[in-house]
Amino acid sequence: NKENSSSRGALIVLEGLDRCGKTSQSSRLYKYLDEQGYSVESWRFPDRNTGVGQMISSYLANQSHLDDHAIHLLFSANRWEKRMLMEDKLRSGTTLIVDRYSYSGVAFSSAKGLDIEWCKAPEIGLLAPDLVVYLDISPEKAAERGGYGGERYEQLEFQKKVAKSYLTLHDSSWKVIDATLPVEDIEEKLREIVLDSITICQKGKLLSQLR
Ligand code: FDM
Repeated sequence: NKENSSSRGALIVLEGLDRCGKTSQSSRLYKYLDEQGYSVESWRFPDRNTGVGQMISSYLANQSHLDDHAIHLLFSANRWEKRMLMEDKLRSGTTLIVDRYSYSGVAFSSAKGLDIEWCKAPEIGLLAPDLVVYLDISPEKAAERGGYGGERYEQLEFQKKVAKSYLTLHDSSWKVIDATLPVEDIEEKLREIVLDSITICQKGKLLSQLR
């Protein structure tokens, strides 16, 4: 926590389909950790505030058209342009809660039919999360929640493909939480695994990179 400047923060990533509840869980988690006195920031990708982010945003809003490979590389570039800041924050002891990361990049682009290894390549060398939490919901249930905002990828048929791609990405750093549980239950489970991860990082777990 704040007083212990020698230990680093944790890189926590939340992933899942659109409407899985990621965004509201990440803000609840942020609020909780902040209130507990942790140094913490809430991030999201795409970060639409940068120049690259604005190109992504206009693509998602169907205001521009880009080759599938080109937009994939822009999403990746959007993470690369934040990499240095991310490392500085973590090393100075700030925990980052990140709403979507490289896994979204690979899951969404490979769902369009791009080669998965090609999709992973530009992510190599970005910081590896200490914890990835997948909020698990079926595409059908997510669609029932309504509120798909009309952006490019917010369609049931496409989300089904994304769900399949995500499944191929799960590894030992992933924790899966049933996203159909009551919000408070999800919040509690999330707090528990995140606090564990923060503790492990405080005890000296090294930062690593995606390979
Ligand atoms: N998305 C997000 C990608 O296709 N690739 C990426 O690398 C990232 C980070 O962008 F449909 C997709 C996922 C989603 C869309 O995300 C916008 P938000 O979370 O709705 O802003």
